[in-house]
Amino acid sequence: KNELAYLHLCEQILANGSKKEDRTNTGTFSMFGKQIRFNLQAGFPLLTTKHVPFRLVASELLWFLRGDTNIRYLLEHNNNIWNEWAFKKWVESDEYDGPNMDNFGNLSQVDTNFKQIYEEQMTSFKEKILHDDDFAKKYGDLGFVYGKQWRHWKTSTNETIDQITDVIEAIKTNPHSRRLIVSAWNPEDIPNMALPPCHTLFQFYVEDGKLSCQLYQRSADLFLGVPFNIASYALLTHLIAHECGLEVGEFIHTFGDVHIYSNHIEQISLQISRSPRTLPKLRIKSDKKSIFDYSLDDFDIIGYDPHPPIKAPVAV
Ligand code: UFP
Repeated sequence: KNELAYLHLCEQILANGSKKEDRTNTGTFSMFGKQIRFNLQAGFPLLTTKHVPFRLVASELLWFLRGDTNIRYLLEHNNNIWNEWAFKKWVESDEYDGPNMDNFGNLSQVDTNFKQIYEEQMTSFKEKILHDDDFAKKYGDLGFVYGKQWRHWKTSTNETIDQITDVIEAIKTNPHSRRLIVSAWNPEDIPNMALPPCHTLFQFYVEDGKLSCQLYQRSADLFLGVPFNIASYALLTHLIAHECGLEVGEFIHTFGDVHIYSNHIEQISLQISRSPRTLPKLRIKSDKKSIFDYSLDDFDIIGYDPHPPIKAPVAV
């Protein structure tokens, strides 16, 4: 079963990972240079040993593919995964005159009074992003994130490169190419990014009518981030294969620093103790549309029967 590759990597890092300090001061067990492979013909790799929210994966991917960098689209789809990054910009701005939100990520996890005030501020922030166009333009936009680099990479001569359109065209016209690459890592933009891209670069490969994709992920939170990242790139591979008239091949996930946070040990141990179930299938309902026209209603996950979700704190 495909999922065992993930579970084995978890076991390996728990057993042999190096204890390593990290930016968030949480502490991790880490290894460098690992790889897991998923045969996409054998089912859609939405892990079954805990519930992974496909709806959030899909709406985030569609947001990237639109080249959109404004969280309004995500909020319209009830997806809150990027809120903190935009909220941070707002509460650090001159226009913000509410209660002090310094260090809100950590404080809201340890201080219940603060948490309540924070949640009020976040709720009114979200309302404004959704209903006030000017405010959304100013504070909803995350700037240099995936959507920008994938669809509107800025060149030194002020032109833009649409890497996704280009790579699809190349897959269609020159499938044997060894240059089917999309890079989110733009060295010039890194200093201006709150979170430099974790999924750094991906490459496609066509063989025997099947499209495979390999992702290089520079930094990977194995418990919280990776299950999400696997599903996202598997979906991307399916969508591009569909658009190019190909079957799906493999998703190959290559890691730089792959780590388990010290406060995820219990959770991941629980997950490892569960037996994987049959992977679900992805159904793409509509035909003939360009990859940029998909909406959430155009695909379905069929037969997903996961173990219950497992909660864990996010390192910020
Ligand atoms: N992280 C992931 N996947 C993602 C994402 C973040 O695993 O898609 F956006 C994790 C990796 C790491 C942290 O634990 O977030 C980023 O921190 P750093 O920039 O210090 O590597």
